Amino acid sequence: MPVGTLATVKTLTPAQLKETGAQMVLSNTYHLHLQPGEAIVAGGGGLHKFMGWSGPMLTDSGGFQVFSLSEMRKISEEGVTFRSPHDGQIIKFTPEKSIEIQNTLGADVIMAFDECPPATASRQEVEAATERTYRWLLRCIEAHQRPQEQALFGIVQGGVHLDLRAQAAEALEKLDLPGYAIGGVSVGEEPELIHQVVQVTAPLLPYHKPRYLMGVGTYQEMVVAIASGVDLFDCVIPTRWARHGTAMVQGDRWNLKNAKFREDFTPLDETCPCYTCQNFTRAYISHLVRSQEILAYTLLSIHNITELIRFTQKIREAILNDTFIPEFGEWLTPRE
Ligand code: PRF
Ligand code: ZN
Repeated sequence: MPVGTLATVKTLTPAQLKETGAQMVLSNTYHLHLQPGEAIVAGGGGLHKFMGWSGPMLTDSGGFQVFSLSEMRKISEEGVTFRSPHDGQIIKFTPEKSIEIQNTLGADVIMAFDECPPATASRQEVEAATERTYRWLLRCIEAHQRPQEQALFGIVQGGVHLDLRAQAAEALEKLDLPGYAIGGVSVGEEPELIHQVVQVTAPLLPYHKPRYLMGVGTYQEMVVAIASGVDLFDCVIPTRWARHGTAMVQGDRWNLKNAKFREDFTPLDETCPCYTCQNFTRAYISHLVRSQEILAYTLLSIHNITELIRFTQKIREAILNDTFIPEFGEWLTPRE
């Protein structure tokens, strides 16, 4: 899922986004509540109609964004209070409030309101957050007004503690939710630990339901996670890098400002079917990036999203053809 935080995948029209092959888009409760507010999104006919995207959508619940983005946040059993970065007013998010906002926004998948402790948290703190996340999930289920139209996914926390992960996964499975997510991963811990947590947690979640690894990722993290049973990802990497003038090409990343691209009249990737690679050269995109032309970010976003989606498409085909290990097995062994 490309990230469309503010009901837009930055720099792309929905038509351009669709052409990348992306199926589902993620948006954020935290940001949309602050601006323009869920009432306006609902007034525009709900998230899909408001932003002109007819494909599936998911909203994240806001807890994670409050922790990573806002100041003066205070957490209690009731929920999280924080200061709006727009006007300084005190805002309170509770599990009930998050679900109410997500019911109003109208995405197809909505996420439980969770507590994601930082990588520096002690085991005791992680344990408390994991248990609180479970109690909050029960409140989310209770508050959910549109279970027939919106699938509520639960989130497994537990940090790098495999026993906490297993306990949480087991407790969540019993709730028979339509889908499950692994949260609290890729928050600053070692890559080796990310792999371990995913490899232990994903197989404990129901095989026949969607399993979503939140905020991941890179090529390698995705291959490892897919091998463990993960179906869904969201990540800002392709669009964020695009806005920094970086292209993702065949497993590598290229800064288009590099002098070697100035007179390189070949496409970014000869094997790529995207609009950017079919119509423009590295020299042209390098020129746009150097000139800070807005089109640079659109062209790079189109290419980068297409590149990541194509990677997952190739994996899906390999799984269906029973060639996953020969084709992607090399990603499963740690590299530096
Ligand atoms: N919880 C929620 N959203 C998230 C995360 C989480 O733990 C992460 C962690 N990688 C990214 N996005 N609700
Ligand atoms: Zn391309």
